[in-house]
Parts: sequence; C-alpha cells; structure tokens
Amino acid sequence: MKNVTIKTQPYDDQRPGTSGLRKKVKVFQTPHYLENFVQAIFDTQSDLKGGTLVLGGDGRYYNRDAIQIILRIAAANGVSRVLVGCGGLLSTPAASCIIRKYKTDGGIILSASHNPGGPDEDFGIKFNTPNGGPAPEAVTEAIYRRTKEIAEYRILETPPIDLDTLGETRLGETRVEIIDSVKDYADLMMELFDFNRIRMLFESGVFTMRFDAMHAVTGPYATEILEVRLGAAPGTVINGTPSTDFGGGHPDPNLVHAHQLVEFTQGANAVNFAAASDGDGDRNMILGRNFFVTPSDSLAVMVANAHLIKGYSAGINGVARSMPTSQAADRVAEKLGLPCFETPTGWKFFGNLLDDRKITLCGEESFGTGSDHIREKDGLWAVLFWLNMLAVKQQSVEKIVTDHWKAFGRNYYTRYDYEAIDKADAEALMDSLREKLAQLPGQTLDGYSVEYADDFAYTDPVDGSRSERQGIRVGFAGGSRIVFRLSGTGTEGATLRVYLEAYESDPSKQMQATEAAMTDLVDIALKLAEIEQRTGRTKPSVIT
Ligand code: VG1
Ligand code: CO
Repeated sequence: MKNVTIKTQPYDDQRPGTSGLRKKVKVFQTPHYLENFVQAIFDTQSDLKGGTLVLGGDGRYYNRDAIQIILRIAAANGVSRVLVGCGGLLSTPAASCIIRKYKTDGGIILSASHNPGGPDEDFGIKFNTPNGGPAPEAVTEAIYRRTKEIAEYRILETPPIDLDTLGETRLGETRVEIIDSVKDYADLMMELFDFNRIRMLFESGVFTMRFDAMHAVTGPYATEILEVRLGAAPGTVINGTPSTDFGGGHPDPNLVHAHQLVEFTQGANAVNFAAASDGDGDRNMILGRNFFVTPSDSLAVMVANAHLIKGYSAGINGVARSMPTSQAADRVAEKLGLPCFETPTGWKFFGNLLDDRKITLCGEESFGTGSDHIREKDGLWAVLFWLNMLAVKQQSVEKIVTDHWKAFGRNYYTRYDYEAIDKADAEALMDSLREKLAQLPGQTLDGYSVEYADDFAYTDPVDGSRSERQGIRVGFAGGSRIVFRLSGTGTEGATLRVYLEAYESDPSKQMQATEAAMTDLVDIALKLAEIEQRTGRTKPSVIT
C-alpha cells in the first residue's frame, strides 16, 4: 500500500452544471477523467485534509468503481475519516443529513439523478459543503478552474475494500467507516413528522398507498420508513430494490416515466395516495386517487398547511421557489404575510436563504420540495409531509388541492422539454428571444398583454453574489407567464425547457383539463421562440 503521484492532462469540459458534473459513463471511464475532478475537489477544499468526508451515491452503474477510486484519492490526500453508505448507497437527502449530523467537512455524492443509468448512460459527481448543500457557484467555479490546470493527482495503491459490511477499515492513515445508509435519515424523519398519527392512518384499513422507488436508491429508505416504522402494508413500496440501470427505465418521477404507479391510482381499486421519487431520492411526485398534484401546487399546499405538521407547527420563516416554478406559493406567502423569494434553478441557491433563516420551505417545479431540515430537496420528506397532512385533515388529496385553489386561485402549469436538440440552434433560439425582450412589454400576443419580459438575474440577499442569464421570463397581465431556459443537467446536445403558467382565480373555471387551459399560452410560446423553425421539432420530447 503506497501513495503515488500520477501525471495527468487537464480536460476542458469539467464545469459543473445545475447539479454537479454529469457526463456519459464512458466519459467518466476515460483515463484520469474522474481522478482529475476529484483531485480538483481536494486541491480547492483544504478543510478536507485532516477532516471528515461523506461518500455515497444512487447505486447506478459505475457507482462502486467510482467510490473505490475516490476512497484511494481521499486517503492519498490526507482525509482523516470517510463515512461511506453501505453498499456505496446514499440518497442525496440522506447524504445531506449525514454531512450535517456528524458535522463533517463535506461530501461527495455520485448521481446523475433522474437520468438513466447503465454502461451507455449517465453518471455524475458533485461536492456538497459542510452545511450539507450543493456547493455554491463560487466553489464549483474554483473546482472547475482547478480542473483546467491540473497536472497530477495523488492516489493510494491498494486493492478495493469491502463496501457491504458495516464497520471500520483503514486505507493507509484514513479511517473508512461503512455506515447504515438509512438509519440517520429515518431518525430525522421521525423528529419532523407525527409517525403515530400516520401509523393510525395505515392501520385504519381504509387507506392504501403505493410508493414507486423506480428501482433507484430510495427503495431501502421507503421500505424502512413506510413499511417497517409506519406499518404500511408489505408491498406498499414497489420497484424497491436499487439496480445499476434502474430496471432499464428512466428514474424520473413524472406522469410519463412513472406510468406503472399512475395505474394504481386509477380504476375501481385505486389507492388513496401514491408517490414516487427519482434516481437519487431528492425528487417526488404526489398523486391522489385519479389526481395529479403539480410540484408547484404541492409546495403551495405545504406552505398553507405547515402549521398542522409537527416539525413546522411553531411557524415558518418564509418560502422560496425557483424562477420557473409557478407563483402558487407566492399567493399563499402573501396571504400569510411570509417573505417569498424567487431564485435561479438549482437547489444551491436555497442554501444561503435556509442558513440565514430567511426561509423554511422551498421548492422547484421539477418535482423538488424541501425544508430547512437538510440542504437538498427531499423526495421521501415530501411524501411524509403529505401523509402527515392527510392523517390530520382526513381528506382526500383531491379535496385538499381543490379547496386550496378556491382559496388562493389555481396556477395551471405545464412544462415542454425539447431534448437533445442541436446546441448551436438552442443558443440561437435563446439569443433571438433575448433580442425581442425590450420590445415585448406593452404588446398584446393572442389577447395576452405582456407586462414584463426579461432575462432573469439574481442577487443573493445573503452574500450579494450575482447570477445572470438564468432564463427568459415573459409575464402577462393577470399573472400568467411563459419561461424559456436551457437545461444544465443534460449530457446530449441541448435541452430547451418551456414553462407555462396560467392563473385562474374564478373557482368555476378551475376544473378544466390543464391542456385545455394552456392552449393559448402554448401557441404564444411556440411562435415567440420560433421553436419549430429553429429546432425542427413539431412536438416536445416530454410534457410534464
Ligand atoms: C433540472 C431541474 C432543476 C433541478 C435540477 C437537479 O435542472 O430543472 O430544477 O434542480 O435538474 O435536479 P436543469 O438545469 O436540467 O433544468 V436532480 O433531481 O437532477 O438533482
Ligand atoms: Co435527483
């Protein structure tokens, strides 16, 4: 066992995107690719030397190999202790929980989240800071700069270690502890939610649920929490065994990819409640009987009902949502007199607001909701929040949401994704939109009058850091909105996202199908961005 220094060449494509560095597995397998990025983390995060690191991932293909490599680089870089989830598994929220609970110096999470897994699919890596949250832009930029000048990395020459037995081993001077992936996280959930009350709901015999782990990391967490600690019937968790290629599926909890779950909510034997989470367990989809809750509505309903939930009954400080997320939560915040923030896409922008106690709850339209309990979005947490709410209110999901609309208005919402389009075409489309922005306010498009049009920029109210070009917003009189932005998590070409929101305050018009309520806005968006002409696409790849 000896430390060696390996000469390497920089790669020029290691800039982290919305949530870490994501590439095809094959790219990560090219010589020194992963090693360079990991060494750049250690070169820029000096507290890790002599410190404690948390390490784990979503179990996708290459997870175990990457963990062995990272452990050996950590040992050669003088990390004194590494906490590794058993089997190399840690959901993103569990990693955040463990980073915080044991006051560590940060964590490395291996995941490409909702992207497919397997030898020809995606892999990802990101660094989380000691607050448990994704590294802010200043940190990811420093890591990126380092990757562009890196000339060598240090690694311990040693065979792979056993990742599947709890307990401690040594790698050179470094203590490696294989820890229970689930326990700390499950314990935290018991502090936040009324488990007795939820258990009574399951024991009542009239309440049924399915949770779809989508063959991804949440399976063991959901089984322990729902079936063991809360007494839900065995079989409540489906697709609960993590697999390296997520059963060949797309671990993205939406109506398209979680269709097996959707079927449980339909027909004569429909369950009362259903939910799913993504590859790394930070996203959630909430369904009632024949009823889909949009993620933006889910956040708004949570804000309105937080006082009913044990961990939040003392009151919440405020709420934040990412810019493309519907303004449903803003309406609740306004009525309750709570501060409300609009941040760029990506969880890293919520960190400062949470640390500074400006907000307690936050969310994104992309099936992400969370709170100040950790610094990542949290899929199972959202499911437990809903379960706790259902147990207290003793109403159906549909009743809770439709009553919410009556009180606050309904923000019809949909997102069109155009995946794997040509990068240059996508850039040109955005540039052309930017050029139109100045002329738009005051114009009327198909009967909708434009109130504002801008390229969203954000100044962090805590540290003053500025993030520009975060997406184009076109706002209409009456509260409807169209947003255009390019994805920062894709690994093939560019993905254009078009977010559409139509506000309806009149209860007699709140029960339309979303598609019908959105037709005008869709037309306006397609024309304004010249989507068909510029991308050659006549329809989106996915509608959520
Ligand atoms: C997407 C979502 C964003 C989310 C990010 C990471 O980013 O839009 O809201 O924070 O994925 O989620 P983008 O840049 O592709 O639009 V996850 O579950 O991948 O950690
Ligand atoms: Co995710």
